[in-house]
Amino acid sequence: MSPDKYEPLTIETLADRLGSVEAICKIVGDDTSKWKINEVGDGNLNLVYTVSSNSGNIIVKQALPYVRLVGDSWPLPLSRSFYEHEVLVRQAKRDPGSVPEIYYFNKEQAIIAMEMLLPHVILRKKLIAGDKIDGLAQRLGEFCARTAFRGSDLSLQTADKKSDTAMFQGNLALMAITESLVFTDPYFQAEMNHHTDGLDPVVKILRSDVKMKSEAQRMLMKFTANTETLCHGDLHSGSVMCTDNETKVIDPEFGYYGPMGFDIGMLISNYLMAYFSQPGHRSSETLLEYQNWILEVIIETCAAFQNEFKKLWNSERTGILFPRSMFEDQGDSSEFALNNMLEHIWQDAVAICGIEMHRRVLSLAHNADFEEIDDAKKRSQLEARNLMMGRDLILNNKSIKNASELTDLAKKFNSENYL
Ligand code: SR1
Ligand code: MG
Repeated sequence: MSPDKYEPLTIETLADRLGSVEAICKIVGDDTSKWKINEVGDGNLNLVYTVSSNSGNIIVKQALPYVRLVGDSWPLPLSRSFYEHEVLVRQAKRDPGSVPEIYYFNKEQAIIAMEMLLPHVILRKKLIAGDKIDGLAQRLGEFCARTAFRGSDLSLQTADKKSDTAMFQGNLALMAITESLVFTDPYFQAEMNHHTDGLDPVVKILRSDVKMKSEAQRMLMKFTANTETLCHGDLHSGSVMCTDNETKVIDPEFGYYGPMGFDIGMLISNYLMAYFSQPGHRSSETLLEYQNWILEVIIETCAAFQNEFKKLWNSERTGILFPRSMFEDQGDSSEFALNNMLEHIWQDAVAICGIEMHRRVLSLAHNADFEEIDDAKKRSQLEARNLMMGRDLILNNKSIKNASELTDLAKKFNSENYL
């Protein structure tokens, strides 16, 4: 493939540049005149092309040397493509079938060619449209548990885990985005922040809540210092693709070693934002039923996570943590330690969840769940509920015991009017 020096692909150059890559031709054929190429990227960072022919389809993802959402005034290293590839390889091993198959990777060009998920649709779009997905909760609950457990010192050999952790520290530019956009910017008037008119009274409550801000920064310390497991790092509903009954996880370029509760916390947060935004997307006939379905998904996701984590704890605990030699081999149960671990993961998840609920409304990268509500007054009212619940989760992460308490809280905040 030419050229040697990094160059962004274009619709015009893609066939020429990738037409001799065997792994790609195996899927879409070697007659590049038959390739139909489209640019479909609507994310914040990268170029994404679809390549289709009579023989098959692929996705070609290429990192740009800057943040696409902002432009070349915000440079971003191409190495994120390397880290994304490394995470995808590990996720495929730790939870087979959960991520797209990779056909080709070129580090210099920051290109990953992978399986096109067809007819899958981004989960966020489905949640806005009011679609239900069979097996969604089970699939993502298991994904979060398997990747959390199998990437941690509960499972890996400690030397492997340490060298992997060291390698992923190199993904610092992407971590820096999360450190500022997620954990810090929502809580002061950062340059790139924006929020819906009318939200100011609620924003003031959050930004003057010293206890809450301290808790958010405590979580940032965990984000940056607790290398518990390899996290996806950006598991929102735009990083999940579904059919009516199949779910896959994509886009782990923010992969890093962090708290085991990070991914599931971010996922729950995105369900809650889908929940609070629903009155902006459907009429009262279907509203309640669909909102309740989302809350059920949260409860089932957490149950699937816990069940799978317990299963792995009992069958795959091969790392340095809580060795069987200290418990089962002496005839002692390790259940107490397991329950402590699950409690600690849950508390982190609850706090992360609240923080993510704030950043998607106050910081730079908002989400379509709220953004697609044209009526700004309505949008601000729904966002206010979401912000206030986020605050509650951050402040009370240690006292909200389980997913059903959390969903009960969601119902409570959903009936309040803050503006
Ligand atoms: C500048 S990147 C903004 C956001 O987009 C990504 O999907 C991550 O969520 C990041 O925080
Ligand atoms: Mg992404």
